[in-house]
Amino acid sequence: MGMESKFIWMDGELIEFEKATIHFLTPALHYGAAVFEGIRAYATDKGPAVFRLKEHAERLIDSAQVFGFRELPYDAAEIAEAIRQTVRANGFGDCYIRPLLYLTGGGWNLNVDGGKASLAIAVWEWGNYLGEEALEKGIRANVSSFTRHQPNVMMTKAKIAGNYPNSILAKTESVRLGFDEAIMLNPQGFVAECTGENIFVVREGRIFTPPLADILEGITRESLITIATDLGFKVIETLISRDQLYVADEVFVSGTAAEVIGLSEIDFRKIGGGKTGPVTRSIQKVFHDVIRGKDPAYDGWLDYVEISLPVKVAVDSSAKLL
Ligand code: PPE
Repeated sequence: MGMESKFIWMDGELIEFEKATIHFLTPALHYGAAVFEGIRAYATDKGPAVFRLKEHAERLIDSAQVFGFRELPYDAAEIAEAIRQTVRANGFGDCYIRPLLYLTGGGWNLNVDGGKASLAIAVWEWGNYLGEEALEKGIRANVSSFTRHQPNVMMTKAKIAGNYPNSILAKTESVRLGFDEAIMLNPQGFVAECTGENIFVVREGRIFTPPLADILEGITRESLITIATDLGFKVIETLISRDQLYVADEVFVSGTAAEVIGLSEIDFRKIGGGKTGPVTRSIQKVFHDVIRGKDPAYDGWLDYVEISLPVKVAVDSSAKLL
């Protein structure tokens, strides 16, 4: 995967990609003591636009609060500006943005207060996360043998790096079994979420999705609930059992990396027509228009990166036409 870029933003400076390294003895690396975000920017007619930048910056701060960082070097507005700066500096249109707030300079006694938080932001060109064909054909998933977090063991509202080995266990198992993604059940046996996506079930024209108590508050999830409601669908947050997935007309997943993807098959059972269904398609279509700046009704969700650029220096007047 080409994750190269020109610069990675580290604690206020744009560092050349090759030089953006951290020391082996950084506690974040040993204990997963870091919080992160996954954000996307899209090329639009008005230049690159970051999708729901404010919400992502605020969720990063919330993750840090949940994790227990008491003092942060930046607030949400400063993080948002640093993200714009990083996108601009790298000159990407479509890109994935990964800010990471990590424990450094101490914290070896398993105490957040022993160290401090550092912030770094990388951007890279990340195409279809679940494969090129996934949009129309949908993907195949299984219910994982691994259980999703119990909410008083790991903090599910926070994107804490150390939460993610749970996802890695599940995803690796699913891919080795020949599936594309894992669906994870909560400790009570109800459907929670996928390894990096929230999940929705469509039955008889109504849309169901698990309640937020023990899952990540997905920003795409919230965006799709708004879009689906605006399209006239009723969206109901309720407990969902494994067998309710099997008899669904459609199942789809949502996330920043994955965007909106239908599930064609779960546990060797074909879901609905065995490809991305019509309700998913209609929501997917609006979502794709929105992120590309083609739907004025949702323009407030886009943060245009160029707009906050300082006034460009005029072209050198000596470079006149000969
Ligand atoms: N649940 C989990 C566990 C999760 O990690 C994500 C995002 C979501 C739901 C969807 O949230 P949102 O992106 O706000 O709609 N997963 C991120 C990381 C994926 C990765 O492979 O890394 C993402 O999509 O950026």
